[in-house]
Amino acid sequence: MAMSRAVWDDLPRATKQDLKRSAERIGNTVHSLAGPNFTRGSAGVERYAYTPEYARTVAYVQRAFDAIGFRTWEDAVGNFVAQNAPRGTPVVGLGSHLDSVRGGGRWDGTLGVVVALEVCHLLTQYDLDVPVRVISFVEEEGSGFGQLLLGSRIAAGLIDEDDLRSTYRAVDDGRSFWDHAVLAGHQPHRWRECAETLDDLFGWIEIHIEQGRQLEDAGHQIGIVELISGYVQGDIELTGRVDHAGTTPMRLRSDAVAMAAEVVIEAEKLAATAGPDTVATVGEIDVTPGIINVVPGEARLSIDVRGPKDSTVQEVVDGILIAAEQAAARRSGRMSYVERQRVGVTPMSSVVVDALTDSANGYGFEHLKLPSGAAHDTMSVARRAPCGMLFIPCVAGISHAPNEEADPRDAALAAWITLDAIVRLHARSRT
Ligand code: HGY
Ligand code: MN
Ligand code: MN
Repeated sequence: MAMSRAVWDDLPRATKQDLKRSAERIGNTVHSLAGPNFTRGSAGVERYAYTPEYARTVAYVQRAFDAIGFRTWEDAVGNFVAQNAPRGTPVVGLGSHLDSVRGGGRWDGTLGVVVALEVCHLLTQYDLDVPVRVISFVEEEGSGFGQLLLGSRIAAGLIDEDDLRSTYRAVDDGRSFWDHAVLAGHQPHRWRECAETLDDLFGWIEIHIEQGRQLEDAGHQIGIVELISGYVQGDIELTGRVDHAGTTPMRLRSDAVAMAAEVVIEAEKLAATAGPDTVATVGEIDVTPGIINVVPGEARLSIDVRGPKDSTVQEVVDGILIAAEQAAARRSGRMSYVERQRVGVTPMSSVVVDALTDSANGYGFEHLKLPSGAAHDTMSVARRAPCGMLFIPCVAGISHAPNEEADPRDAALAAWITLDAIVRLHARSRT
């Protein structure tokens, strides 16, 4: 990450010392939260809603906020909240998520919560009276229940009770989100009260690793997000016929995996020709019976289509479903599709983007304005408050992988820019 050295070394001394201390605190905390107590499995970070390692992670963060005098609580489904002002006070929101993908890295999500902690530490240290609420949303990655942004979508009212009671089921044991929330000591029957988690916000900033290569390629430490790509996620079921792999002639087969293979290639082609930043991924394929000497009778594949234009995303989804129908029909098979969820393209608030831009310029840090291809809880918060996001680079753009790496010094830059920006937003909220 040689590029950050130039910015780092040119900083005036006092700022350099502050940044150095912030970088140490942030780096130490991020690395501590990658320790064995806070993750399942050995490589990278693996923690998700309602697991012991997730609860220990939230407890660690809660103690850190207690130590700087913040009041902390969890809402009815386990979104964690820390606040330095009485409830009902207009506040600026900071935060992200502490859960990870399965086999993920230590920076995705955790960075945003730890930098929010650093900003709150600095507010306290410099006695700045900016009312702040930090939120760490539960189940952002969907590793536990296959549902992205679940905690923040509940807070934003983007789900219905039936989803929580029966549709959304644990990947590990198939039990409902509702059951698991109760088992974890939460009160899902009060899920509507989670709307209060997003009350009184006069602004919201989420700091996150870019999870792409634009910042690194441009040699920048700071990215200011202008919009977050929309996405559609769903599951295609392809049904053929189970047959003997040795005795069934090719012309008589109805091979569900052969159908799936056509769908995967078509999805790749449709996204590649749909225009910049439109992407499609088949990340999950289940085969039944999934045995070497049996022609597969069923294949379930997930589709995840994203892009900066909702109409283009929909065109790609429609194209994939037509391809699935045709692939099945050519083999006398059937297809069905169930959409998991969708969230539309989410532009950032110009008020928050301007505050972040003024703060970055104030520090003399060059920065890049860019879209986010990744989804974030900010998409849910944006339904209730003016939002912005700050990105820092991650090495080679690698994320959702154990070797995800970022530089604590870039995170320190983001903390100080955010501190400056929330002072601006608070001043503006009182005019
Ligand atoms: O999938 C995403 O975009 C995010 O990392 N949850
Ligand atoms: Mn992620
Ligand atoms: Mn994330």
